[in-house]
Amino acid sequence: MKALICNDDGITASGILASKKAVEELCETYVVAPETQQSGIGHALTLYEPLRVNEYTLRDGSKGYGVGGTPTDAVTIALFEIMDEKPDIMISGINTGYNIGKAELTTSGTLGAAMEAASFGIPTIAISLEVTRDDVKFENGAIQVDFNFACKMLNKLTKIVLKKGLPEGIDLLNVNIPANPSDDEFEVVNLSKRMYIPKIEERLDPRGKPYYWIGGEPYESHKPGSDGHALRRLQKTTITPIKIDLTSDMSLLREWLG
Ligand SMILES: [Mn+2]
Repeated sequence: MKALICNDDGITASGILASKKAVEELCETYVVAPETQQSGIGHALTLYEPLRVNEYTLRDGSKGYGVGGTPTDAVTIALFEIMDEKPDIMISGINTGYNIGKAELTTSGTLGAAMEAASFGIPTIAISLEVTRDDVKFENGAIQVDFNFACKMLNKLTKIVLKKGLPEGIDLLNVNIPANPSDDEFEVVNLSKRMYIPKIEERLDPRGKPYYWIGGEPYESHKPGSDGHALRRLQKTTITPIKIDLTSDMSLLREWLG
């Protein structure tokens, strides 16, 4: 059994090593990830720049590959250049910071990498850990994050996926681990309505020309049964089945067209 492990926080992030640690007793692991922080890059693919691949020695002494591009680039290089055969499972993460809600999932690089692997029919898990401090989100391995509980849950889920694969019609699983777990069960939930109200910060460069930082405050509607409610209010480990097919209601469209 072989596992491909990728992320969007970069090859030096501690979360990717946590994923490896969680499953290495179950299968052979290949760690291939972007060289730099790629959070928020979504499912982007690099088509107009050359891609470099560098070998890294991970903190556990094992080998990893850093790809000078996006999470999707890393998955593509892993599947079609580095690995000899298709992996039995792909794991994206463990991301520092949760990935919940309808809007966030389409911008997440963690989900981008997962969608790329899942589109080739590989059973895929995207996994993210809720953190309570904002500075930890882009830590690059420098700040201690406790991944122990997340590793335990990932190990448990990977065993099931390796044994059974995913059910027909489910392309990937989006998993979020609470910061202060209330139990060690998986809570099956849908995606909550969660948007950012953008707050654009304008600053001036040394030549007086303005530049911008996109930030914002989340607007949340966390109904019971959603990932936001279960994760943030109840501190449950959430799991959401995801399909890549974005087709919406065709009969509704036919009716609307008249
Ligand atoms: Mn990230």
